[in-house]
Parts: sequence; structure tokens; C-alpha cells
Amino acid sequence: MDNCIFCKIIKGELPSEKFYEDDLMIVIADVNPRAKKHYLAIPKRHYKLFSEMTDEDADILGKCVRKIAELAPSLGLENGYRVIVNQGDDAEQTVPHLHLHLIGGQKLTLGSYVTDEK
Ligand code: DGP
Repeated sequence: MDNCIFCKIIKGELPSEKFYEDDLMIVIADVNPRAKKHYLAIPKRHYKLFSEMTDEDADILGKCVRKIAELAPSLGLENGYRVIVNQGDDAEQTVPHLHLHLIGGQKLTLGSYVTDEK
């Protein structure tokens, strides 16, 4: 997708702090971290919403989630982490390319989206 920031990062046209890459996804640091550890796991295929997913996208996302679980200890998320997927306007999704926020490295209060403490 030509104007998509995450597609450009995936293609190497924009810089990122990359922690993992395979043929299906990348894991990068969020540029605006909301906790001590805040990553974005980004499937390489461009789509915005769960409602747009094909069967193949669903298979890929399942594989990505399993890979995230495998990577978690090496990302400093061994004590647990929160996964957030913003979908659409009410969730304030700002980048229209599906991505999973992986947030942790500290205690996260239950009632809040994430804590502001770092
Ligand atoms: P969302 O609101 O769910 O669409 O979150 C988008 C996230 O992407 C937000 O936390 C900030 C992050 N972000 C936006 N642009 C860039 C970028 O160019 N590089 C990186 N690493 N993160 C970005």
C-alpha cells in the first residue's frame, strides 16, 4: 500500500527499531511507548480491520500470535504482557494497517488501557 507508514517500514523505506522479522511479520518498537516495553507486531500483509481478513490472513495472524508467544521472553515480556488491537475510529486506530500492540515490562493496572508510568 503506497501511503501506509507500516508498509514503508516493512519495505525498509522508513527506519524502525526492529526486534524480529520473518516472511509474515515484523516486531518493532512503538515510536510513542506507553509503558516500559511497547512493541508493535505488524503482519506484512496490508489490511486495516479484522472484518477485512481473508482466511489466509486469519491463518497468518494465528501464526504471528504463536510467534509472539515464543518471542515474549526475549522481548522482556516474560512476566506477561497486554495485547491491544485498535479497530477503527472509536478505538482511535491511527495507522490503517493491522497491528498488535505488545505492552509490558511492568505491572499494568487492570482498568486502564495502559499505565502512563514508565
Ligand atoms: P494505533 O493507534 O493502534 O493505530 O497505533 C499506532 C501506533 O503506531 C502508535 O502507538 C504510534 C505508532 N507509530 C506511528 N508511526 C510510527 C512510526 O513511524 N514508527 C513506529 N515505530 N511507530 C509508529
